Amino acid sequence: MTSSTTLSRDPYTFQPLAAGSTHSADGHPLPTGWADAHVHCFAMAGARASGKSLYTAVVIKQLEELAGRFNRVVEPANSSTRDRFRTFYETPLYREMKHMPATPPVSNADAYQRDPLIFSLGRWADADGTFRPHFLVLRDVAGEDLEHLPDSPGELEFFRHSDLIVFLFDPLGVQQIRTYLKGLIPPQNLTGGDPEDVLRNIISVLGDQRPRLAVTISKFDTLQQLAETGQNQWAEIMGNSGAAFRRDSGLMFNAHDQQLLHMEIESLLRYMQADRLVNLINQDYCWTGQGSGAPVDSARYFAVSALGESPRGEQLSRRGIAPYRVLDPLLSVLVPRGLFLERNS
Ligand SMILES: Nc1nc2c(ncn2[C@@H]2O[C@H](COP(=O)(O)OP(=O)(O)O)[C@@H](O)[C@H]2O)c(=O)[nH]1
Ligand SMILES: [Mg+2]
Repeated sequence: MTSSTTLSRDPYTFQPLAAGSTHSADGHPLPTGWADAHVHCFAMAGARASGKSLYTAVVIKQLEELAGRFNRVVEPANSSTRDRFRTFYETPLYREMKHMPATPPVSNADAYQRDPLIFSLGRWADADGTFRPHFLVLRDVAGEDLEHLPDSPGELEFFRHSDLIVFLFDPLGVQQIRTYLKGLIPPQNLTGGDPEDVLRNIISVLGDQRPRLAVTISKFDTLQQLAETGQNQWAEIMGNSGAAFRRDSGLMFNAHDQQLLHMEIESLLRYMQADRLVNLINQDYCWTGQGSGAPVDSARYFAVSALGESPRGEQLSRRGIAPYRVLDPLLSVLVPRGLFLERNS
């Protein structure tokens, strides 16, 4: 008998699993201890080149570092995760210091993201003091599949059951920002599509479900550079030393700080002429429907930078990677569930 039947989830579909299951619905073996574990399911979203894969690589590294402070170890929960994480995320970014190739669409035979990345977060105490294993499942997707839904949209159904969708918004997609940044950062390849299309497609995949959505400005380092641009309204906004977005969260999560950031990022997005996106979110995402139960705050705003600095061509900055607020979206789910709680003493 297990007492956690509603907590264990299928890492492929993100749906609840029957009590005691040792395999996913389609027959994949699950890591040891799965049936009694809490499983936290995250899905990446965003147009092509919005930064999903780099974020995925860096967020796991940051989580490993944070776990160390809590005397826990974050590690791949199966050999498939270990191999794929090393080959497709860790090696290009941390060893070769290079960009990752674009994630292949799910219709490709070599779509390595078809299998979820599963990490053990160690054992944490429940409200009643019982220690249980916790796992984090992260599904990366190809931006191409979100800009144009695949023929078999069932492949993306896990979105409906995720604990959080991390929806990345690339500020370099905004013409005015690129103009201001000209000469300040090396020219970037612009291949991404329209984030509004991506959001509409996600909403269509979700049907009537509204899992929490973290609307996240990625590559925030580029906006931070705007503080250096002299006399213009962007330099003023980004140079405002009182703003929450000027402070890194130092790997910790603080609900009050996050609330401030939420409001600041919403207005930044409007300022970036992304009003339509924000309006769409307010209208179609935070909708409460008739008795739908979708919370009004089902969408929250975040800002992250995986790299901390713009890459030059193929090569990442030699000064290394200096992530900024990368963990915030994940911690907004994990901390209220009792993990990585800041100790007051
Ligand atoms: N300046 C800056 N550029 C980034 C950052 N993250 C990603 N990029 C750039 O965006 C490109 C696409 O990133 P990637 O993670 O592959 O995007 P994906 O297609 O959404 O998976 C990278 O090659 C980098 O050039 C960041 O934090 N800062
Ligand atoms: Mg990718």
